[in-house]
Amino acid sequence: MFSKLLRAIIMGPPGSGKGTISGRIVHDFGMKHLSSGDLLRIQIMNSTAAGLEAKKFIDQGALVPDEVMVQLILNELREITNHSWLLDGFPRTVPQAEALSDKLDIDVVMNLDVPFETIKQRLTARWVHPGSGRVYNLDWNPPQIPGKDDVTGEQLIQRDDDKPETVTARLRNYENQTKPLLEFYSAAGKLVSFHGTESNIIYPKVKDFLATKIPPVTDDQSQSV
Ligand code: G5P
Ligand code: MG
Repeated sequence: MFSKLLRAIIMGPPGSGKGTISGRIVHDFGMKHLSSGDLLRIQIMNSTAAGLEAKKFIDQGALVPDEVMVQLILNELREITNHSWLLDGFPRTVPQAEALSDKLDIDVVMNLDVPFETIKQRLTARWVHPGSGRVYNLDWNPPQIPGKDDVTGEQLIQRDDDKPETVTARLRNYENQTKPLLEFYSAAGKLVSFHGTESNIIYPKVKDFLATKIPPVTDDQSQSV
């Protein structure tokens, strides 16, 4: 029934729960998760030339130029040869989607359709573990020990681009530059949208959908993912 590896995209506005839902997908289906934002933040942490350049855009809530992103992501995808994968945060513009489809066939695009009002409240309470991309929220899923990652015990940080004025710019850019992608993937017959305000209600629907495309991992396998 499941004959091939799955190539999936998860998209949605900033703060819609892409990272949160991706973490659950990785756990349940063993897919490789590739988050463009996490990749950029690792480059920034390591003070690479690309990271320093990208930081100027990220801190203003602007998008990093298409050619930088396309190169970064295609390089990473080239390394994942025998795993199903889940792209989070890429593509984010129509030219990025076109560059991706020139190289690879995408099987499915899952869109998290979460209202902007719900999102704004979430981001100011977000803390992340920069090494893994694990994401917490002080109101909703706080870490077991305040300020520390549950798995490694390392320090959590707040993202510079979660300041209220930057969040507003990110949402505006989503509306202008990323939302047109919904039409792009809908026209290609790839788009599935999940509407809601709570990840705990959205995720079971995502899980049921993915289970028609890829086998879930067993408990034994999930420990080694
Ligand atoms: P990112 O890193 O891709 P965004 O803006 O797309 O950033 P973000 O902010 O990472 O998306 P998310 O992953 O959709 O959000 O959401 P999340 O982190 O899982 O959840 C948000 C918060 O809500 C968390 O605290 C979580 O715990 C909480 N939460 C989740 N579900 C619930 C719930 O049901 N209830 C409650 N109360 N809370 C919940 O990109 C960052 C920047 O990098 C650049 C851009 O500058 C971008 O702004 N960039 C690119 N530029 C150009 N092209 C690309 N392809 C780029 N990719 C990244
Ligand atoms: Mg994210």
